Amino acid sequence: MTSEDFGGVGRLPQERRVVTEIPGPRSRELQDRRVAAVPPGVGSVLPVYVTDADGGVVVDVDGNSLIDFGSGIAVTGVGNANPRVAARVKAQADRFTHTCFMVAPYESYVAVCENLNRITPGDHEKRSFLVNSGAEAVENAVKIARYATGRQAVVAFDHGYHGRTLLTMTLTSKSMPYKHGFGPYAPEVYRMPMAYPFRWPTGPENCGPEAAAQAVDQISKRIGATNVAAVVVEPILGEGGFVEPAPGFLPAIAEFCRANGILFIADEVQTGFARTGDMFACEHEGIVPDLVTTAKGIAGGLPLAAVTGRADIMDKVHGGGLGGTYGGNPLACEAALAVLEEIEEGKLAERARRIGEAMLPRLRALAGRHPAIGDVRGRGAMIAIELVRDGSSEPAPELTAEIARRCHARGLLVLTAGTYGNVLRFLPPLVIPDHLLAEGLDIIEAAFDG
Ligand code: PLZ
Repeated sequence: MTSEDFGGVGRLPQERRVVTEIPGPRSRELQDRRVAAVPPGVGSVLPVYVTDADGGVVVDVDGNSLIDFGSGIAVTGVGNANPRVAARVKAQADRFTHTCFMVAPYESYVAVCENLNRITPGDHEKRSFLVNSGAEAVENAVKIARYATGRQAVVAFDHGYHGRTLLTMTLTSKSMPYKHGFGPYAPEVYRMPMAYPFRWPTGPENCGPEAAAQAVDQISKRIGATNVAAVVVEPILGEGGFVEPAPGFLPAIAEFCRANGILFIADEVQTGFARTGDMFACEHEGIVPDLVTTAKGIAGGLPLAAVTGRADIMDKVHGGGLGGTYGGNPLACEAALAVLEEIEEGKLAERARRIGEAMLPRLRALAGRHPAIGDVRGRGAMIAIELVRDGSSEPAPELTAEIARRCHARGLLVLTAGTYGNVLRFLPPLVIPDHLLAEGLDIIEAAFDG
């Protein structure tokens, strides 16, 4: 399948065009205004100010057209301002923009939940409810798990990221910038080793079973399995650097959970909606989570997130115990319904696999020429390289920042990630045209070679 199959992409020329320095003069003017109006705590990867975006490009106020390898952090998988999404949102905006589902409900919310119940892993009976952000989804999943089990402890993993609210910041592993200075943190959160193949002391082949055994042992001995409400895990680490847990790790943890009445919460906020080549990343090892959190790719950029879970768990919470003013806003629900049609009709999971097949061999070849690339990994359109001091496993965050800068200067929007800030991650829109994907890879190669 090629990008030519995607209707709608091409409103903007699908080309890279660098006509000024990046950021250009108009972006720099806006950046000056921003510095006076917005606190520095809110960062931007690349302060070019956007006027338009479509398919595989983002256009800025200076007329530069950048190749998009970020999708707004894995959000615009179906493309920016996807025509079907835009049309449904516009039509909804002309009818009503808000009633609050907790005040007077509407069909689109129910339809989104029906779809989520259908497409998330497992054919058991499920329920879903809608919130505004990934963090809010994770926070609610933990609330529900505690309610349903009557237990308090929650287990998260090294290198994990789950959000910036008090509870999800606590679940998040990395101090700077997410937690530093923001304590005290929420109680009853425990962190376990993650099966990080590239960094496992006894080697990647031992990583899955050993990491699982350590987690099981620590949960049993330090917390006590019967005190644990839930384990929260990303099936591929997102902000942690696109680490695929070593094979066998997730199934072993899921099995331990099942045997001990612990709920398995899959945080699919970054991995969901065809990004990894499956609708959800859990499917890769056949994991059927008790609860799934989703956001980002669900609604093409409109703020929407969800908790989907086993009906017997979800139905336990008392009436009025779950909700929020904007959760499942009608504009966002219309967008989500359009996104799901685009993903399913456009076979975007298959397209994500093709993207991975195009990227991985070229990045592996590049790694063969550059000992600074210690690891090439990821699935589908969620691909990363981890940079190290030549030949060692010592992280190289400065080089990572430098390579990102070179890519940006040449008109390729890439993101960094990782506990050590030494991962370059690539999240192209699933609808990116093939020639832009190839050109983006040329730029990455040139950034290393040149
Ligand atoms: N769970 C797995 O990836 C958001 C964060 C960007 P929200 N990741 C991008 C930043 O620096 O704030 C994320 C995620 C996973 C939860 C979240 C939180 O989702 O929609 O940002 O709240």
